[in-house]
Amino acid sequence: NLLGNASASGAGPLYVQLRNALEAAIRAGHLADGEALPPEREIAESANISRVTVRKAVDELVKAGLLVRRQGSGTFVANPGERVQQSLSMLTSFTEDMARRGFETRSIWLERGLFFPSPEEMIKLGVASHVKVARLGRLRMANQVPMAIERASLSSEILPDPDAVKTSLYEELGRTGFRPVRAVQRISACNLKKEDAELLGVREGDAGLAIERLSYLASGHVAEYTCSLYRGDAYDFVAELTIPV
Ligand code: 16G
Repeated sequence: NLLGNASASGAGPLYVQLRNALEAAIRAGHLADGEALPPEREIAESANISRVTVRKAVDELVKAGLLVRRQGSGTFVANPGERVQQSLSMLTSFTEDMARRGFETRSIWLERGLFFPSPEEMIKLGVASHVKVARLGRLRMANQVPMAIERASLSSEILPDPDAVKTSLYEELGRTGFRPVRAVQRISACNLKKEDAELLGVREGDAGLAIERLSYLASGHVAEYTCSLYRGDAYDFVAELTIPV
């Protein structure tokens, strides 16, 4: 009985008592990492409290990172060691990848604007020195956990207004008919520098994956040049291999 210990957790509003009881159950291992929480309706009935109260308690634990909600499948005890399994064969966006897992995505903007291209951007994007490029730098989070630092550059001919990107770059490119159809991705190991490690919530020198993506339009033009730093402790990149024919 999850609310059994609630009275022991002291007074206060009912939802706080339930929140404390649930937290105690998780910390004591009565609810194991990755385990599903009983449906809110069941908790409400067994504890004889309203579903609104249960919802409020669960919301708080989701915010605190102890529980995770997965769309369509329920609420689970967070598994801190769980790594994201990311397929290397699909050209998808971060927002789509996370939505498919039922994770809530959020980005913190590090940079957004139009700039004259660096020599590297000129080469990668194939733009002349007078053509501005849109730069989008974001810390990308899933369920409030920082996952990657992503710095995308696109020719202003493809993305004239970087401020038009609200949550998803690929969604905006889809809207304007510039969604890439092909990409080349390069992954290399790195040790995270102090400022990057701080953003990602890990220690300086921890392992990271540096990923470079060059994506292309059907016309063959480069759509995007993106350099990302993924947390080495949070991501597995998985590719399916077939026999050459
Ligand atoms: C992915 C891509 C990145 C792309 C972004 C768009 C990798 C390594 N990177 O994170 O190149 O710009 O998705 O995401 O896969 P968005 O549409 O959610 O902004």
